[in-house]
Amino acid sequence: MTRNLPQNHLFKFILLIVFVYCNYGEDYCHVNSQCGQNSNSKDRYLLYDVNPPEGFNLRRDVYMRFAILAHKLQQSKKEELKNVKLVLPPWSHLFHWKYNAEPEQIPWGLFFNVDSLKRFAPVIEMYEFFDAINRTYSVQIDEVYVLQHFKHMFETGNFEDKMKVEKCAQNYQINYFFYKNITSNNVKCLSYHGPATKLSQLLLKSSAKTILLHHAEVALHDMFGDRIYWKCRRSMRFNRELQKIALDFRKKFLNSSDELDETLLPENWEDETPKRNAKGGPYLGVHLRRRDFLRGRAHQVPSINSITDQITTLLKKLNLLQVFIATDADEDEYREIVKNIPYKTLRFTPNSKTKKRIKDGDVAIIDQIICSHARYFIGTYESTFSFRIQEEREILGFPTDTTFNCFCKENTECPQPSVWKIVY
Ligand code: GFB
Repeated sequence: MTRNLPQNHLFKFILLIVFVYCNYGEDYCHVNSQCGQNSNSKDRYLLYDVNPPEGFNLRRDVYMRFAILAHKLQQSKKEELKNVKLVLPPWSHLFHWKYNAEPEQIPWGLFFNVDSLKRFAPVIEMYEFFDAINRTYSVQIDEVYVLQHFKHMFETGNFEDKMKVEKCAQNYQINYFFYKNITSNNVKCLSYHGPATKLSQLLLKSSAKTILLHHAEVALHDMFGDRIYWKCRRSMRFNRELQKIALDFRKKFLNSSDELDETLLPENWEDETPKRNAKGGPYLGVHLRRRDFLRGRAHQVPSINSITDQITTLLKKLNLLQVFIATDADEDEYREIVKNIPYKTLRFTPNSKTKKRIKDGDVAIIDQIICSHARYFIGTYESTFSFRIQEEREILGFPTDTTFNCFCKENTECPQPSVWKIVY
């Protein structure tokens, strides 16, 4: 084609090719080259992932351990620590959620208010991480550590804080959040015992720009229930759209709103101790964990008849006429549970308008919001789903006796949940 072009056109054509090539070059990064909009910045990136079978609400707790680490690192005087950004692991292939064949890699912004998270700690979404390092085609994580427990820690009872690179206790599979273009050729196992904040020692020793911690749940909370813990927990506000769906449901079906229920939070509520004068909507909130709990915790899970009885007795005692049930039970089991409750029973299911947008994770959050606004809440023993509702009710300022309750297995002693109050 170029053969027939007049000479000055040929010259322009060559210039165009050179121009396009140069500009394309800016977008393209060779794996080992230093490029990307942040390649010269001092930012370092801490990524983490959790044991694949763990559910949504334990993952939320693991997030807090690392957000508190990132919050504290940001205040450090040391250059290597204060520039660490925590990368939020996208929600992918969760064990309890239905999904299509392709991993969904749901960003945190679809569930949480990320601006609020960012006010507490220097966190970024995975797509912001990709933008920052601009490794369009391939990301090689500089250092990967699989956290594992010390071999004989539980037998010997020696729980002193320590960490050591050791032989891997098993063949760990790392899926890199189901991204095909993330890899690493530097994977080690780190036997670990201690709070997540102790990992600052690892970050200090290493000069890596990108570090991934797998099995991050092995690292513990710095301090459970102190001021920083609650500040972090309060920053985990839900996405506004989900809050609105829950509020619309409360208004439409449960005669419940923040004004009526006295659950309005003050402007700067993130640092405030609750006044404990929340009243809650005129309904009983129930969280009933079934599915894998029926197998794994059969000795704790009550029968359907017993659940029906316990709900009916409570409604009578509390003088309430309606119950909202959050549960992972399927529709048949749910109908079994409610058929003998002589009061109004409700469950949230997405309508035809919201069905496409609202997936399992969203329904779980909407269920949690509705339960957290109830006049009285009863949950499932040792379910992290129930724990998160209890925390939400603490933030809203409910009297503790309306919150820390759980169902009893028939003919057992019936232990009740520990009362983790906000005291700051
Ligand atoms: O949140 P989660 O990990 O708490 O529960 P547990 C697992 C999933 O079950 C949630 C669904 O992400 C939800 O998708 N689910 C549970 C619910 N309850 C409800 C509910 O009331 N409404 C809706 N919509 N969904 C642990 C797991 O679950 O249970 C562990 O984290 C393990 O991995 C253990 O499986 C047995 O603490 O209850």
